[in-house]
Amino acid sequence: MTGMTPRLARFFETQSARVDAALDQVLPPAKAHPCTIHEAMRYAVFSGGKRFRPVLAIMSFQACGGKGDRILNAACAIELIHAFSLVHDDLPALDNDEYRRGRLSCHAQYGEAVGILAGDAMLPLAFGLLCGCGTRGTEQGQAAVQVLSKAIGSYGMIGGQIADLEHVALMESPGNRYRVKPPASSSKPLTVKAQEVLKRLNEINAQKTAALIAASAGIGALLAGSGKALTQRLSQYGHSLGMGFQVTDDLLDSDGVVSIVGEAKAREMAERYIGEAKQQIKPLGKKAVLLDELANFVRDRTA
Ligand code: GRG
Repeated sequence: MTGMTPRLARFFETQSARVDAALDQVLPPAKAHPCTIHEAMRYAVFSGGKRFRPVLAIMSFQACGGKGDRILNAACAIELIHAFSLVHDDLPALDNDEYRRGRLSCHAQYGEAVGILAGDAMLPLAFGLLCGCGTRGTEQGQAAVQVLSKAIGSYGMIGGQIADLEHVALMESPGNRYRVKPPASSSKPLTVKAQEVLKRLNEINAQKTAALIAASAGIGALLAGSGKALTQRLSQYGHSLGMGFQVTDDLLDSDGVVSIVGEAKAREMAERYIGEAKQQIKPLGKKAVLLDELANFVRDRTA
């Protein structure tokens, strides 16, 4: 990926290939009955995603001393959840997107019913994989299930999605009293209304985007056998990284927080989140070098 250090790019290349191979193993074969749904699941999963979240889980696992392939089922579970969220997000009832990653979205290719069911089927597959991924005799698998279910449920990703829908409906309503424009200059303070909208957007981003990224880093630490404090640090790193990721996404698309605070303040926000992320991994010293480089990449990314 452009903008990565060679070491980070190599890690992504190697680990995303590992994740792809593992996904190929855990997904039902396209020819297994009922074929349509299995084909659709594979279509959605193998469509050129960056594998950001599962690679982050592996990176966090290794930074915390984890070794071997035990993380792979968890990494697959995380990517399956991400794929499910995108398939459902593209549905007519939600974003109604015909295209994703430059080709027909899952429901546009297979029909709406198959799109819904393919997304649904990824959920139990993910949790089935996750519950067996701990070391024997520990409660890691159970803890990982708890972390992921909280991160994606109605207090997490799905909650963020509904809050987003309601926010968009409010902003587009004729009597919207929150109509705000970015300030003319970055040194101008935000109006009270703009601050309220920004607060709501930050809450939405925390649930919709950052919760799954936080869970990815947290689960990596957890499965490496880290204690509560280190797991919490990695999860907090993921949260700040995820918040930064969403702001840089908004900067690339010129929407979201950028339309409320303007580009200069949004850049400051991204810097702040990334600074907070880096702070969390300081105690890991040299073991956190890739996590540190990943934070820089998220801050500076251009695509
Ligand atoms: C519909 C259950 C349900 C949830 C929807 C995650 C989500 C919630 C919607 C997806 C749309 C969106 C803009 C999410 C924000 C997070 C984000 C920037 C996702 C894109 O992630 P990348 O860039 O995607 O990692 P790739 O294509 O690389 O996998």
